[in-house]
Amino acid sequence: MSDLFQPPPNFMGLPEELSGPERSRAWLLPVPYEATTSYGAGTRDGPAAIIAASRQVEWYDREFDREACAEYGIHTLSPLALVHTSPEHMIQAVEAAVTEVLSRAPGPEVLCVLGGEHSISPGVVRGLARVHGARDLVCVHVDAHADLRDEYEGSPFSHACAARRILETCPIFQIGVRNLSEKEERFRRGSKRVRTVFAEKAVEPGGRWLADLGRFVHGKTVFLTVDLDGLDPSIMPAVGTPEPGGLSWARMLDVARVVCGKARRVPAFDVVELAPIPGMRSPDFLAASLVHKIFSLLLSTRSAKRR
Ligand SMILES: [Mn+2]
Repeated sequence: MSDLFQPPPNFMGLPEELSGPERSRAWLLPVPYEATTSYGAGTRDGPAAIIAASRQVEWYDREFDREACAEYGIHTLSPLALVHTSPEHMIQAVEAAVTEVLSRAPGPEVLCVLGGEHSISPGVVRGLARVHGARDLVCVHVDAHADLRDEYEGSPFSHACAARRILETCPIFQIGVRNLSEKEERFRRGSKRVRTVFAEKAVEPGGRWLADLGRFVHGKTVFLTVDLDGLDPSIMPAVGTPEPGGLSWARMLDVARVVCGKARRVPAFDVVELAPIPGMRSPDFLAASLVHKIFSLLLSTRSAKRR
């Protein structure tokens, strides 16, 4: 690559021969959607900030002892056209796009959808279910919030209802929840399709819940949805509702390693709710590093060499 020019404006700054649709096993779909966010705003700027930060992330990863992303390739799609008539229409557009992209040949082995607000996730899982079926599909959901409201501010398609809508497609394993309404808690306790590891358990190193998570995803088709507010605000302040007491980077990687290691396949995952803080780069970097790591965990083999 000539030093006269910056790296290409795609995820990880990969040159064309490493980021074309024909040879890339990982694909990225930016969805800069923001409409129902209730408190802090700015998620529409999330995907661009994550892609900008990713261009500074090293291709070399010590865990794999190689430039894994240059081997599997990452294709960055143009951002999804936004629909502002209603959140329901936007979710339908996400479902249609995910269905179309996952059905393409050549197409992705793994598709990452970058939010944008969490209300898009039910569209992602519906698209995934259309292409891969819903029979052995489960969802792993990292979040500070249960998102189990049946409706919020008059809409059943608000970000606060994301998990409740996903539940209509598949069972959910929630991790890091630390703020929910009484009604959500009653619903959760009465539902056989929701399991919740609350934050106080989830932050413990080596917690037994990781084995439970392994059993939940074992042999399944998994949709992983990461609301970044599930992480602790000390490392992830760039979210609309930064709740104290969240996951550390190490615990987040525990989740990613268990899901990617035990699932039969993870055809799609999303990372949502980044609302960049001007001048503060670490949250954008965290999100970019997380996406890169999940891609590598799914598409690369770990080095036998001891770290
Ligand atoms: Mn949340």
